[in-house]
Amino acid sequence: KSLRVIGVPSDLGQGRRGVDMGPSAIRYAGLSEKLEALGYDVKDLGNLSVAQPESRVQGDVKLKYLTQVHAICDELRGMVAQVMADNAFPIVLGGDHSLAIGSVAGAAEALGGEMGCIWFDAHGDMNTDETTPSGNIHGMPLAASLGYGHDDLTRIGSLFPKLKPERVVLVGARSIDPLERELIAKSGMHVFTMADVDELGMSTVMRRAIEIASSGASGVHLSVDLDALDPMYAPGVGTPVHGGFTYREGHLAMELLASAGCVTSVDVVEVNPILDSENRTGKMAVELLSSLLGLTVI
Ligand code: DIR
Ligand code: MN
Ligand code: MN
Ligand code: MN
Repeated sequence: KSLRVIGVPSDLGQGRRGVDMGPSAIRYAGLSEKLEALGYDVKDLGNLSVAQPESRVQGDVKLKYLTQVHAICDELRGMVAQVMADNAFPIVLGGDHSLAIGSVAGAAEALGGEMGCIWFDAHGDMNTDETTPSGNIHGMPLAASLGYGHDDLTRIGSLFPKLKPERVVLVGARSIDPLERELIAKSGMHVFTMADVDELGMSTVMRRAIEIASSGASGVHLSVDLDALDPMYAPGVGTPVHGGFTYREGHLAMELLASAGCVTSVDVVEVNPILDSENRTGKMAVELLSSLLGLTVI
């Protein structure tokens, strides 16, 4: 099986510098070597070219850097769709989570039929320009993929919407904005909060999430925001929230996805090496990808 790595060195969708260096940090942690050791053919397609925020105007305070984010997502959509059309598995390295608008669009386009989506995040990523408290587009990619928000985010590519709520599952949520909560409820998407993970256990949560996302689906896109993990294991993220996945919960989730065999594309986002210590978060990203792609103990 062929893996293709695409870096998106963008921090335009969130408020803190440094997440643009995420792709380098994940590569530096040994991504290609570790995946090759699992027997894959790995090709790194390099980075998309992304402007520095200092050289661009922020624009609308409710949709910061919309023009740039739109262009990045549209380019990424084309690359992800091409990789999947070539029967390879795309691994998208972020960069902030706004890029998922592009990867979800590309994957859904390539698969045809209905794609499921599992979203690991402390946050909902279900804001729109009307509900956002920050104006940061990284708080909007799941909403945009479900068809909510500004046309430049929801109408990238030909499909609209990219995802149907019946097959969308958010796992790890523990920080949802008040107006965002209303849209989550209205949308009909599925949510497993950290309280659900505590009560049911990660194994039950993931078995249900996999069932919801994959039944009747043409494939499943997995979007991993490293802030889903507890900051103890992933300190290098822009918006850390206490009470996330433990190290083993994160790995168990990936191992269960690996044995289900349903994931057809993945993003690993929000790694910020400036806020990290000794690239722990970059290393965690590589370890999680290794588990997702079949690394087992025996
Ligand atoms: C917040 C933060 N809900 C916002 N979102 C984050 O700005 O919309 N998502 N950090 O990952
Ligand atoms: Mn998040
Ligand atoms: Mn457009
Ligand atoms: Mn996110």
